[in-house]
Amino acid sequence: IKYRFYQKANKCAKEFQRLKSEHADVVLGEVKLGQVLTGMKGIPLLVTDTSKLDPEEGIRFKGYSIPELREKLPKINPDGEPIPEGLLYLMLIGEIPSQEDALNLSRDLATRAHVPQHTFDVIDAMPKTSKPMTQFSAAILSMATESTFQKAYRAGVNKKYFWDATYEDVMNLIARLPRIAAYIYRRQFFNSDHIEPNPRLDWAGNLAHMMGHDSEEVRRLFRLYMIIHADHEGGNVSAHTAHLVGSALSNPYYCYAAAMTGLAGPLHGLANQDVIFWIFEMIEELDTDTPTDEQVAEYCKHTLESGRVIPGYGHAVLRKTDPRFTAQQEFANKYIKDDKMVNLANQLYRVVPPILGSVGKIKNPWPNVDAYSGSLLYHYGIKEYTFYTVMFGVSRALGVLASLVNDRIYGMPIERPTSHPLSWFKEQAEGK
Ligand code: AMX
Repeated sequence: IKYRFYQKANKCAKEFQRLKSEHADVVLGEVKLGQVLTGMKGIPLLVTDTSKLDPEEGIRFKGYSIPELREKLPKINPDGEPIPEGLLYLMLIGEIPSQEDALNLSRDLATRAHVPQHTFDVIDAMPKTSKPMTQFSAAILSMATESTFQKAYRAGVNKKYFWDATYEDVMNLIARLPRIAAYIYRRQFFNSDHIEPNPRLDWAGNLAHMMGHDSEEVRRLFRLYMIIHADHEGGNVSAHTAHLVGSALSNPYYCYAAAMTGLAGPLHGLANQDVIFWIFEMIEELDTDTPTDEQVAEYCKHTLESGRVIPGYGHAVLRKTDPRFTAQQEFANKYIKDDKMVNLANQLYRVVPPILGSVGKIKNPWPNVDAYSGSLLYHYGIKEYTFYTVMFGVSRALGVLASLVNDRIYGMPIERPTSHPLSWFKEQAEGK
């Protein structure tokens, strides 16, 4: 797989270097002050080959939409969901893998999944009151002791081979994340009654197993979850953070730990769990878990009036219902009959967009991925919602770390945009 990756990515690396040397003066567009002041939206600043986000259509991974991936990627059970290893293969190599290729990658990850003892010690040393994402980021950082890239750099390896050591770190890190996540979960919520990995299971199935939710239904959900959260092009906070930190040639463990501290923010991955937190607040406030649409609308208005966001709704790029939301809704329609949390997610989809749309300033009133995932997890018995963002973090590694290997093989330089004091922008806008 590494050799196939090299053959494909090396061609792109040559293209990257050629464009850099032959077309450096090409103008890509103009930058408006409004873009600078609203989080650099819409400025084409990053090269990311794993996936591309269209505001209307949603995410495509190497050109494939989520419905296409669910149809074409290899599955273990013909009527189930594809295994995420197939998506990792696609993002690395650019082709839909055969069943054998996907299973080979799955086995390769299983052989790399050993977590060093000191990482468990680091987790165990933290108070149980530490947030699961704090434990997750620290655990990832602690594995930097194992970094092949760091050792290669110190040994003076030529920079044209950096990608190889990065690939090794990336695959080891992806392989170990389910074990680390499950360890944090069992420590936090099951009194450290840990469950050993089963190397015969696929990457997502093994996570379900180690968390103690060992049914085919949960494995099917986890495979879907891990695929839809895997990547969202390069500009989102976690992906951009990993890329930025990586541009200083920090090792992949540093890069991904940094990415996870970004994912832990409420405007990004924490929304995965905040949606359920907010729904429970609503249930408590309204004193019913089957509120009317009018009651839900009142509660939404109350949230907005108190200067808070409605989690799971809105997006920095998307301008339509997120296809990751739709995929989960279809999954629920197929497998779940009359569940309170799922019903609430559907009800919110009916009630929230017109309210957000009427505010005026909100560019996208539609749901994002986080508006549904918590309800599905809750339905299948994963009720510990303060953990959900860790699952997001396990999944997001697939895309973000595949991109990091690309960054290295392309020979991307250190990232260093220019900043100015506010007065400079004022001068540009209004003159002296
Ligand atoms: N509820 C209330 N207000 C919202 C809102 C929401 N769901 N979405 C946007 N707004 C507000 C913004 O806070 C901003 O207010 P301000 O002008 O007073 O600062 C205004 O609307 C304009 O924002 P925008 O241009 O439409 O969005 P953005 O690019 O600034 O922010 C996002 C995007 C996702 C952070 C925002 O929609 C949000 O906070 N949503 C709720 C949290 C959430 O679901 N995050 C998860 C996103 C997906 C992910 O990364 N997992």
